Amino acid sequence: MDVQANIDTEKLVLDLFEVEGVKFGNYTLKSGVQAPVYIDLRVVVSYPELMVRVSEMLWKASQNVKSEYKSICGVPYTALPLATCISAKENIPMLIRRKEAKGYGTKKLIEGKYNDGDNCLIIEDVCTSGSSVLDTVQALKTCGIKVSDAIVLLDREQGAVDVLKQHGITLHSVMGLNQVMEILERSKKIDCEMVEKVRSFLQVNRFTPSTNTQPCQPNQIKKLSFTERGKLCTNQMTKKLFGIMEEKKSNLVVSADFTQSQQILELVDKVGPHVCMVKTHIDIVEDFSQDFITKLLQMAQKHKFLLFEDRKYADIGNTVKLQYNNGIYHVSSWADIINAHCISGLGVLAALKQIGLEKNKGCLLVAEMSSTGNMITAEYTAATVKLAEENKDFVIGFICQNRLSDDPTLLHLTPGVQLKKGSDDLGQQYLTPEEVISKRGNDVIIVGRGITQSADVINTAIAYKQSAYNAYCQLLQ
Ligand code: S5P
Repeated sequence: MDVQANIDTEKLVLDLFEVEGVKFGNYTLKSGVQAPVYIDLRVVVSYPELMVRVSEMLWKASQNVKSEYKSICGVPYTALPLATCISAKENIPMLIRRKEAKGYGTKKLIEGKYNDGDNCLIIEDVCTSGSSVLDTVQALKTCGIKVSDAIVLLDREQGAVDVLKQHGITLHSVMGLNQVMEILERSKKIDCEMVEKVRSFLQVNRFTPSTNTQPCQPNQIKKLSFTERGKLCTNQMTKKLFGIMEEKKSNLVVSADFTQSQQILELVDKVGPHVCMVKTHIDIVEDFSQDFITKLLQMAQKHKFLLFEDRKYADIGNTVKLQYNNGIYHVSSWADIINAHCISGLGVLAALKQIGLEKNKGCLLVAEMSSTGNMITAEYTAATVKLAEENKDFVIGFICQNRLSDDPTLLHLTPGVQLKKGSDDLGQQYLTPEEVISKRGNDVIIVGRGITQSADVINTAIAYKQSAYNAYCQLLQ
């Protein structure tokens, strides 16, 4: 660091301390952990001169970024004004990530102009575990925007560099917490006892990269065919599905989201020869009967496809067990595959497994969603991937938007697919089959209205099937 940079950093640290952006004492963090240091840079918006200085130092740090980028994006909310200052001063386009929850209709997840494949530089104020950066990265990725670098003003030095590195992101920081403490100790703002306290806190409270959390790049995926992958499986349901996919040359699942059983049966009889699986939402069927299930099972046999009930079990273990096995639907008696959100903990999977395992059923874990503003975080996705990898006797893969595991025996099924990229008016977002399979490296597309609302369901299903299967074949070359 040059002399001027040292002077600037020192002055900035003292000013941040002065305005209580950095505080020492006894604080309870969001996580419930007691910490001797508290950093909250939201306060800088009340000191415009300081805000400009912070943004200038962030910009200087960005000079070390080697990759080219088209735009910058501040992690909401504190870094938004910082990114704005940089954008205005340096004349570099900015993107805004919406942080609101779902339900905002057509409002986009990312505001601003961008093209598929653009690289975007992330701006952040403080980094602890890197999870906020990853949330923004994930939102950008959903829109086809790449991220290779992030700039942070203050790295708390608790492991964010390694966590982000595992996700292919280089973190550049203006300063680290140890440097901040040195400056404050030298300036007699804090004593050596406090410095020691913070140092041991940082040592104990470290975040380490978890295994297999990184969405794999398609070029890193082992180029194994469905047949080869099927041979590696010990889970009989996964093996069966790989077999059907290869035999029917179809990695297409149709989502039969109709409310009348007759509509479902008619659809399934038409598209059955072209799909590897039919997905149902059995609780939307208004005239449900055992006879309907019998006919559905007959169709499954006739056209050789599996049945996937998209119930997304998410309650405590005891409840999901009853939902899966009992009620009027008796899902476990007919559905080959079900899915679950593991939001409520390990009990969901344990309970479903108690019922499903001995019936040789399979389960998909919802690791990512297609809807805008969904609240799944990068940590949640990573924990879900770990759970899947530890329960491969019952879990056959994921409902996801990106390839999440490089384990060839786990399947990646992606909903939110239409022949044209777009969205509906209730937050559903669509990617094309090529994007999902070749660019993102997933295995299977799930298509609902793209087929069900078409005037010619058979030929439309064929078009989806060919487009997804060709994309898979291209990956093998
Ligand atoms: O993230 C998800 C997960 C699922 S399973 N997004 C989804 O859209 N789904 C389901 O896929 C959804 O419940 C619906 O049945 C189907 C997509 O339907 P489409 O009409 O939008 O293609």
